[in-house]
Amino acid sequence: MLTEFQKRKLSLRFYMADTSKDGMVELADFEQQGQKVAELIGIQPGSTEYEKIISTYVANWEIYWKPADADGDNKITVDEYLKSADILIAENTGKKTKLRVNKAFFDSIDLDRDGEITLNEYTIYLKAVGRSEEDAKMAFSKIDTNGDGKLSRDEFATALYDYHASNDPQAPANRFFSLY
Ligand SMILES: [Ca+2]
Ligand SMILES: [Ca+2]
Ligand SMILES: [Ca+2]
Ligand SMILES: [Ca+2]
Repeated sequence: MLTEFQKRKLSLRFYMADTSKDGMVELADFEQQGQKVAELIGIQPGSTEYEKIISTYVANWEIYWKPADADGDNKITVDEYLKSADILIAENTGKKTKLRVNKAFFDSIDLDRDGEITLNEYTIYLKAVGRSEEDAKMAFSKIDTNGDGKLSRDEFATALYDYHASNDPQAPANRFFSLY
C-alpha cells in the first residue's frame, strides 16, 4: 500500500504530466510535451527531427503510462496511476527491469542520443512540463549521484525507482521532478 507521503508525491507527478490540465493523463499530453520540447530547441514541425522527438514522447506514454489504464478508456485518472505505481513498487523490480521500464523515458530526454542526460537536456524536459530552470538545476543535482554533470541510464533508473518507492521525506530522489 502506498503511504500518504507516496500518494502525495506521485499525485504531484501525475498532475505535472497532465500538461493539458484536464485532470487526465493521455496521449495528447505527451504529444504536447514533445511539441514543447521541439519549440524550446527551435525544431520546426514537419521535420524529421521533430517527428523523432514526438515519437519518443509517444513511446514514453505507451510504455510507462498506458499500462496504468485499467479500464481501457485511453485516459488515466490519478486513481489508476496510483494503483499501478503501487503494483510496480510492490514488485520491487531488479536493476534490469528498472532500466527496461525507464528506457523510453530516458530516451525522450536524451535529445542528442549519446546515452547520457546533461543538465541542459534535463532542463528542456522539465521546462516542457512547466518547471523552471532553477527547479531543473536543483533536481539534477539530487539525481546526479556521482556529480559528473551527466545522468547515466543507471543513475536515472535508480533515482526514478527510488523516487517512486521511497517513503523517506529526506531521500534526494524525491526531487526527481523538482516537485514536492
Ligand atoms: Ca491531460
Ligand atoms: Ca482509464
Ligand atoms: Ca545526451
Ligand atoms: Ca552522473
